[in-house]
Amino acid sequence: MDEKALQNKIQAKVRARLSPLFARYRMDFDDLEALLKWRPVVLVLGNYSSGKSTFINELLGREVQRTGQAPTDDSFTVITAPEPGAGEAELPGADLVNDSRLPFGVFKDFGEQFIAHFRMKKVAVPLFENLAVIDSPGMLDSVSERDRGYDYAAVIREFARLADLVVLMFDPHKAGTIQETYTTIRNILPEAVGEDRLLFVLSRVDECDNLADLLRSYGTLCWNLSQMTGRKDIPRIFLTFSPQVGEVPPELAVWGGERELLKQEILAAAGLRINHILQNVDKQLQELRLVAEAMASYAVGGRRLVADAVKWALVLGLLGFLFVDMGIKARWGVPDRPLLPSLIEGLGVGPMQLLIPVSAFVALAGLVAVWLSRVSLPRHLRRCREGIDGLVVLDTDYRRHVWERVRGRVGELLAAPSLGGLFVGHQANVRKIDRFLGGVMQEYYRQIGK
Ligand SMILES: Nc1nc2c(ncn2[C@@H]2O[C@H](COP(=O)(O)OP(=O)(O)OP(=O)(O)O)[C@@H](O)[C@H]2O)c(=O)[nH]1
Ligand SMILES: [Mg+2]
Repeated sequence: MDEKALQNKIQAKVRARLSPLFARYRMDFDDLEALLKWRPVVLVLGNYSSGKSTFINELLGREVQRTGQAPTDDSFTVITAPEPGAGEAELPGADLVNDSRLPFGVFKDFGEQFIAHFRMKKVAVPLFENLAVIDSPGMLDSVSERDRGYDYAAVIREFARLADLVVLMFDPHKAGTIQETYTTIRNILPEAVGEDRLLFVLSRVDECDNLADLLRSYGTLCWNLSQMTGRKDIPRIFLTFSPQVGEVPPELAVWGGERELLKQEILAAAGLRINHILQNVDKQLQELRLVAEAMASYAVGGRRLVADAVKWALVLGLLGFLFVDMGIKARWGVPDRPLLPSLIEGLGVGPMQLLIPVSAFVALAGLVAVWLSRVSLPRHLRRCREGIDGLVVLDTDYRRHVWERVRGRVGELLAAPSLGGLFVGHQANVRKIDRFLGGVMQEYYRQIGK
């Protein structure tokens, strides 16, 4: 089965089986939905003038993006091929964020300033029929330059979440020293992109005068990367240059082939798509499962209180039913013939004789109901909220991490719970999720041969 067909199949299955569960726990389904509905995406980030647009033009085999030595482009441009049969076109941001067939609905919230700096170019290049590459505004250094009028970091985070591959491009002149780059790598990318979806590139290496010069730049970049990621091991860094622009000194010629390798990696991003989707479904399901687990443990406690209350209402109600009229007679002399003695003596029972017993039953059972709704359930809820971490077993680091992400959501669900919520089959939902994770997902993983 080809990737596209498999993606459609996963989309249909996830929608049918999981979206009601996401809705029940008020969990966000948009992220997953965005991933499922469109073609593979490669996001190209990097310092200004590091050669992003030049590289993208090379992939396209056409001069689609403007290039230049100063910060040239302050827009996010999605470049992809038109739908079969349609012509080339350029679409403004407003069209993109409002088109429900595209995964850009979430970007509407970033406001007019962002939307004015967002566009799509549909270019008839066959390689881009199942691929979209996003060219981004170069990252800048000085604060005034960085005043973009929208939350740049949050925008990058959203694009990175969507992307199947993120290419991070540096150049020897500013090998990782740019403030925005620093912040992005440190604060945004680790959370939004798994390491397997991040590619590091040192571009424009032809501008290094010799090997020593290149090593200096490479070393600087490695040093900066380890500062930013907090890791000591150095990731693979592609060393490349544009053969059309630069001419490499002979001693650097060995890196001539890296450009091709990088291109292949990018064109292969379509193959990462299904994996990315499955990873995402998996991650979101683990979150959903923990929310359902927490709600199940809240509901079990609540249901126990309700069952106890029903028991108490029956016992007290019955005692009231049988004895209250006798008590009243002992004190005040009426009614003439209480219910229980009449029954024992086998005398007939008239409707008036039932008046006090039934009222006593209703009153006592009602008192228990008031106690349940005013005292015991609210106390249970308060205890659950205060000891929210006790609702789930946090025996592994993995579960603790997942819990960190969903704890707030459970808090919100417990902020305004309904009595009916106690009787929703949370435990059944957990099992449903497990079945999906263990059955459907494993089958998909088998199909993609992972
Ligand atoms: N010598 C050399 N010059 C390059 C190379 N790649 C790009 N350039 C030049 O560097 C300048 C910047 O390239 P762009 O592709 O515009 O860089 P960018 O990263 O898109 O820049 P912004 O859009 O401003 O963020 C242009 O003048 C390119 O011609 C390269 O590998 N070698
Ligand atoms: Mg550019």
